[in-house]
Amino acid sequence: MPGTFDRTRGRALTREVSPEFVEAVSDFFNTRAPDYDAARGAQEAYFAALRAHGTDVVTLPALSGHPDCSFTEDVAVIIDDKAVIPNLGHPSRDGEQDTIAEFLADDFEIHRMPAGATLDGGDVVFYDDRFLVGVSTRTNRGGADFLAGHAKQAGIGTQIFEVPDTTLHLTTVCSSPRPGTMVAAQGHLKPEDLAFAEEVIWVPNEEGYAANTIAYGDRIIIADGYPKARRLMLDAGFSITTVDMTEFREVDASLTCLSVFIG
Ligand code: CIR
Repeated sequence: MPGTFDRTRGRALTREVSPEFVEAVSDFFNTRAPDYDAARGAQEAYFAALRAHGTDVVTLPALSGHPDCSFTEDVAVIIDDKAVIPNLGHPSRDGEQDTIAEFLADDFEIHRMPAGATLDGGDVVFYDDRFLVGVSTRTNRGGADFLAGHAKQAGIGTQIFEVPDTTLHLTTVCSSPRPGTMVAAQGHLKPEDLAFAEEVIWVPNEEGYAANTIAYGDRIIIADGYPKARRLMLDAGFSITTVDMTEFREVDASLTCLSVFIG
């Protein structure tokens, strides 16, 4: 439907965990060195969870010299038949875009950002009739405006958020699992920020990592190990699959960051 974001999750573009994963950027969680083998195993379990919900998972090979290359959510934002390919906000991630753009060019019109504008797809949350776009350490106003321009052409609005310095991306602290509903982490976003939503499920701050969900109707995937968040989402009528995200959390990555849905 024009003007409404398509929540279809028929196909996901992903990329293998980098053998250099131990060098991945980590500014927030960072309690120990991440483990490559554990991350590979966790990524396979994640792929299996997507497939179990009906998603066709396409996986590109790891990209040499890019320890964060498996976080494909950051590298493309799909709006109908267009793929917006951003300038990524961290210099070490610049260069992840070309192979993604090349792959997407078969099915999408590719739109690269002008120099100076930056955006990570992790700062873009889809809510019904609008994109929620976080301006953060990764996404600047130019990047948000570039995306907003393309969204507008598709009849989709944009609401800009200042991402608090307590978190990396907007998606790290909120998501929209079903029309009308937001899940958000307490202590990062304020109720007035989400006044547009009909229902907000507030996850306690210490379990805020679980506010990042992947939804298939009322069936959702969340990170394993967040019992209070899980209970709240069960009470809100969702059935839940959990995936172990421990290794990815070490490098500030949430559940959604491991894929970009492309159809
Ligand atoms: C980074 O700092 O760029 C990566 N270590 C984590 C990116 C996570 N991306 C996401 O959640 N969308």
